Amino acid sequence: MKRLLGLACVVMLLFAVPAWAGFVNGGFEDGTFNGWTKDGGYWGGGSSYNYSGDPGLSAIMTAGTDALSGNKLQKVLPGYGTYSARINDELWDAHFSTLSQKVTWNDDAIYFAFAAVLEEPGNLHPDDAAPHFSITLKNVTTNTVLYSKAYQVYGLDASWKKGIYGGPNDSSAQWWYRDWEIVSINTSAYKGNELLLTLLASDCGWGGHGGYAYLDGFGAVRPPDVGAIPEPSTYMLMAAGVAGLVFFRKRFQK
Ligand SMILES: [Ca+2]
Ligand SMILES: [Ca+2]
Repeated sequence: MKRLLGLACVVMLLFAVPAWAGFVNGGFEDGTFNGWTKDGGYWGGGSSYNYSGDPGLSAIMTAGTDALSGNKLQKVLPGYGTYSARINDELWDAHFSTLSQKVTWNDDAIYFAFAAVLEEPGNLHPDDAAPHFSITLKNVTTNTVLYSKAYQVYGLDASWKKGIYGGPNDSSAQWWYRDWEIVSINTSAYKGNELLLTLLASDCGWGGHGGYAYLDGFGAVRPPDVGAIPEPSTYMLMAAGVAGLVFFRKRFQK
């Protein structure tokens, strides 16, 4: 029976935690920010990012749901191990937080998954002072930006869903969230180059509203599709199937 349990565990591990090649601790399964650089400071709107060091708002996440999404967003997706990372947090005060890692890259693509939660201020802000999340991939070897994408709370598309209304900063604010999705960036032309990937989440630039993002699954291998991840009950069925096969084989050998 011990062997069967062991086999079932191996099967579950094989499907549960893919190897996040290329990045150090790309799935945060060390349970820390080991391998990553945290930075940030205060944002004054527009290009006014005043770096004064990590504001200390980012954290390693374990399973649970995000309250400001109305508990609809998972902090750690099934199939992505035990931990994810959150950068920045929901509280105001014009903070921004970054997470970055420099890698010598030898693969065809960089993959990762993110989800974001942003507060739409109750009083209208200019676009360039709104809570936001951004992704930047820079080729350090050639000093060029390979990928740059930003999401701010006034430019939301249909992928964004309504979270809770009000709190904890502004009783007339609407929180929005974007469920986990996979980003893939083609890097086949840059093998052997040094690449710097930076994720940034920021409060509003006026100081009264928050924004943050969840991150996981950084590597050269595409992580599990968000909509196609087997439920835990499926793992149990798979494990039971393997156990059953072993049982019948043993009986047959006798
Ligand atoms: Ca993980
Ligand atoms: Ca803040």
